[in-house]
Amino acid sequence: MRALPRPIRTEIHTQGQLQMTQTASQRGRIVRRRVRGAVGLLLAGSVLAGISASTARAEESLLPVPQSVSVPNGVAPIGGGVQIVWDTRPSPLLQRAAARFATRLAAIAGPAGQGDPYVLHVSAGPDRAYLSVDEKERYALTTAAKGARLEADGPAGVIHGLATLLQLVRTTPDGAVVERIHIEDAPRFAWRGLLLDVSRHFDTVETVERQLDAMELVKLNVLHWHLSDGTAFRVESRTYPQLQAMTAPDQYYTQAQVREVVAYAADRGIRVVPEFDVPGHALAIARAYPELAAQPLPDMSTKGLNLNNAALDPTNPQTLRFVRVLYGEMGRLFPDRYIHAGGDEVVSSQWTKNPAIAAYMKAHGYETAEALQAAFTGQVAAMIAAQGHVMMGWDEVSEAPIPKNVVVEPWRASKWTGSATRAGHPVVVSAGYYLDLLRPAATHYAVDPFDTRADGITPEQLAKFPPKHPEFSVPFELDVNAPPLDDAQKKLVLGAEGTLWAEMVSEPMLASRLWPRMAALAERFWSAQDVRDVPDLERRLPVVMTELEATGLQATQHRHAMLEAMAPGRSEPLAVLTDVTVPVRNYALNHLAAPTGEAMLSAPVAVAEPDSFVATQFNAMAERYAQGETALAGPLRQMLQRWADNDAAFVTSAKGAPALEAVVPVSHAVGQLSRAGLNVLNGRSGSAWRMDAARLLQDQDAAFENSASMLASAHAPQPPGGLLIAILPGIKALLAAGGR
Ligand code: TNX
Repeated sequence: MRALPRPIRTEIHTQGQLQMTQTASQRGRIVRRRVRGAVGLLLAGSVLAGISASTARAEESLLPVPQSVSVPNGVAPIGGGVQIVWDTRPSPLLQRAAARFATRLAAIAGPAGQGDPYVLHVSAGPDRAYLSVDEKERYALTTAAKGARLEADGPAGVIHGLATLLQLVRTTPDGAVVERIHIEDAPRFAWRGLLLDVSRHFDTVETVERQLDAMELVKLNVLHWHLSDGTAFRVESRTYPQLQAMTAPDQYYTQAQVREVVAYAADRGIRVVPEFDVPGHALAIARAYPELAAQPLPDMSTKGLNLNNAALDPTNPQTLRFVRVLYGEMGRLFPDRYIHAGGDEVVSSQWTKNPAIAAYMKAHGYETAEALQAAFTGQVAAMIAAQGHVMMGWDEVSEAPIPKNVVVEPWRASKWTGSATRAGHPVVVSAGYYLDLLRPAATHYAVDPFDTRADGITPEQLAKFPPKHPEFSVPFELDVNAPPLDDAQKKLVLGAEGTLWAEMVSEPMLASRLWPRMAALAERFWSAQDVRDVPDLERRLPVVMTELEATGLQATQHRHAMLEAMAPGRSEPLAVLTDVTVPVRNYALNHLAAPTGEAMLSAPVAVAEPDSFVATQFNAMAERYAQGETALAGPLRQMLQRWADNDAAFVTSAKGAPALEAVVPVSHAVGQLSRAGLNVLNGRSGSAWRMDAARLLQDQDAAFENSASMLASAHAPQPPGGLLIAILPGIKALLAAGGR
């Protein structure tokens, strides 16, 4: 272990020498954190009596897992509150960070009581690279019996260290305590982002800021703000005011609001990278300035109109002028070094079917739309560079010879990380981290940013549901032979981003579609590559969710509001049903929703979360019961009885509400499966009910298969209301265990 740097003391230091009760040898006992395999039953707010979060060691709740953690050394009481003493002069930014810490601590541990405060000494070095990819994020945190010390290389490290300290706090019957421990920590990747798509569905400033608060607590440091797409352009432009006026008259951010969000993020160690997508995904721009579009405006009332299709005319000098002036204006609003210019999914017929563009292509020797796009991208990159920014683009831009410093964002499959870095581009990986695919946290968590074979349509999936237009699926296919990254390529991986495209995410759904899965990704982007124990992650996700909720996220509040809107005064059975179900995956929901538009966003599937904590807990318990832990029969019976009884209640509550009536078959299936589980626990004999249960399980397995890939979900039938039943593994385990 490296020696800790000596704290620098300044006139701001007011307290006596910090008493460190840990001996040097104790402090030296740093161990690389061992991930734990045991499945704990530590659900906060557990439905089961006698199982509570307070039995957890706080150190086991850290998320993301730090680089090194000492053996815990008991706890220190902090009932008298925590007092921060600055050993280096704090900037206003750090003072605000300290104030946030105090507020959050009170929210988690309650207000400070009598007794001496627990003193936290903080020191931070200067960092001129703060809020850049070169910023200093390292910190060391020691929490001893009488006080603590946080030493950071720069402001970002202080912010991270305070987030860690907050996760070391827990409440006990004797008051709040902090785990005594020593942590040395720094991120694996410098770029740990989250993409918010506010074009498809608008989120107010308050909602965006709540996500920024949550991001800070799990050490994410980039908000990739997707501000323009087919649906709307969401920023006030003063040079092109038609953009917001035509497409988002009362749902856009004023420039003052943008500055507010950027400052709010900067306070929390978060950079804001804006995206204005060109030349495709440009319907909003085309509606405001039709003369820039490659095709006549589509009839907006057309059913099933693909809002992603419209592209700008890259051969029109006015288009280039527009892009230059717009990026210039936006570049002054967003101080970050990077500006994302999109470049994804250009529909070639937008160009080839325009006679003037086709003639231009012929005259200039562009044989394909891709070649034309490459030329356009090169010009955009040069403009952005001339304006003092660095361009970012989706992996399509890497198919063209563009300047090496353009940052490429692989999204269609992991192989693009290999090809883009081979061409010398820095990359920020989003392939495998598409939260709008509604895959469970564990699936996304398994994807390593370095792995060129992690994500993509597999050969098995291709064989099962052969694509109608193979030429479109090729870029999305997993390359089983993709070479691994070499060291030079690895150096080009700046980091990664979780993306939440919002076609199917309205504002009240945002928090629960993002969290806790984004926290799992935060760990993937921060922690060491070998931190990958899924049961350990699944144990900590409810804990981090409790922290985020206590500090203001409001996911639960919005879920309740949505439940109540669907079944006013009688939403409990719907809450129970959506607790044990999860949404269909891989765009199956988008396909299912296509005919009804927004209706699916106020249907039960909107509140069913991709990770069901209740089901995860049940499945683990049922497995343990099957392994011989018969003491779990009682709690299991309680859960199953509740679900079995819920069916009749749900049917009653659904009367007259079409969205609820649509999922009655799912409620029946949950009831039937739960009764089968009860039969096992009650030692019921006979085989007819077993055969019924087996058939039902088969149907449900098929339902999962039908959205197991993007190809499957585009072709196969989906379950009613897009709801999958999440307790299948537990029911199977019980049935396999037989009558104990
Ligand atoms: C493709 S991801 C897109 C997005 C959509 C997403 C889901 C990317 C670079 N382009 O614009 O939201 O699919 O439909």
